[in-house]
Amino acid sequence: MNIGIVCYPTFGGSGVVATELGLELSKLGHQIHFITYKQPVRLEQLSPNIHFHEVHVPEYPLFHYQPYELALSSKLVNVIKEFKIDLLHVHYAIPHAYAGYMAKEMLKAEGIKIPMVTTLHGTDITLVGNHPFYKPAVTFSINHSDVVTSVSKSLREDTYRLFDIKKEIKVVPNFIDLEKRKEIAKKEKENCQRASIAQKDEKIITHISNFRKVKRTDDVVRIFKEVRKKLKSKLLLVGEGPEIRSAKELADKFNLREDILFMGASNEIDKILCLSDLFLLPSETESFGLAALEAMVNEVPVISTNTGGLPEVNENGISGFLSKVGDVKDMAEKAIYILEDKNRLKDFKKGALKIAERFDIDKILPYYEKIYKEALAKNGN
Ligand code: GMT
Repeated sequence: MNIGIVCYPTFGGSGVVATELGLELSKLGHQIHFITYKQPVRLEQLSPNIHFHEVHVPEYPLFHYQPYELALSSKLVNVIKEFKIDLLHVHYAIPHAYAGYMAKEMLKAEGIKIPMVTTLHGTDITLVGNHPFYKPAVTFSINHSDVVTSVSKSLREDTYRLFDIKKEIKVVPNFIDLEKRKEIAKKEKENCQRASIAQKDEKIITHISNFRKVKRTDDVVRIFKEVRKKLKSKLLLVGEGPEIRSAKELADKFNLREDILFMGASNEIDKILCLSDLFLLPSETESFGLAALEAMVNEVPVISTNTGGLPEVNENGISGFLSKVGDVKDMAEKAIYILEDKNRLKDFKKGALKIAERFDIDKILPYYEKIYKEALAKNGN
């Protein structure tokens, strides 16, 4: 099949899921065409089955806002025609589902039918999409997709609650390539640079995100402050975003700058996770929490909030613990509980990997293949 994938090319989870899915599908012999404004970060190299089509938005002084949706939908029309794309899979509703719908309609006028699968990822529903400025367009493009998927049960419920959706939403969780990740984790463990980060008797706590408000990164620093009072430890903050400044200010205020390492945006997630003892994800809302799953597959237990889809990923008492949003004290106590006892930490590490195994790509890919068949059938292909 020739499949067109539209996604954000950045470090965000929706782009990572879209890229990894495309790579897996390409291994099965499908031709995968990524259509976005930059080569996706996890798409390290192109291969005979992987193609990348860059969307250009020419600057024009009349436009206060450059019309990306317009450029994207035109690019989609051209790529679909030139490469005989059979199906379009758009990730993150805004503006991808809307641009996809426009492309679909333009092609329909030329007698070309193209089915569209839309995957809802999170803030396209819970934060941004729900804004009255966007809501009608988001509702319309979800209702006019051939098949709609969401990455957790919780996100499906949120979508039905917040929007007037007439469509069935199928839940297909985020995934990891277990074999590949286990191999990488094993290799990384062998050359682990732990000693360059922390002393033997120090614990390493990690947080990875794009440092937006929704991630509550100040809580990460606050939790660490409490843990640091009881246990010798270091905090690794990985990623860039608007909240990084506030995290730095807080680190200074608490006099913790020596123990908190700001690592910037990194593609070396496995290298960082291999030396981590605990992962913190105290988000305000999180539709799934791919970052938590990536930690778990590296045998890193997770302290998270119990919001959104996180309880579907992080199992309380097995892969880590869940607390109420903003309950820094509780999260700190749970972090200390896991870290203070060697054997307990070992058990949680094992538990984290065990739960992560549920989300192996081999279990998830057949769902997407089934969905593609259904979308093609619905579209009369
Ligand atoms: O919705 C977002 O914040 C953006 C998106 C992204 O591109 O990072 O993240 C969401 O999609 C991920 C992949 O499906 C999920 O694992 C994240 O939980 C989700 N983020 C939120 O819901 C905040």
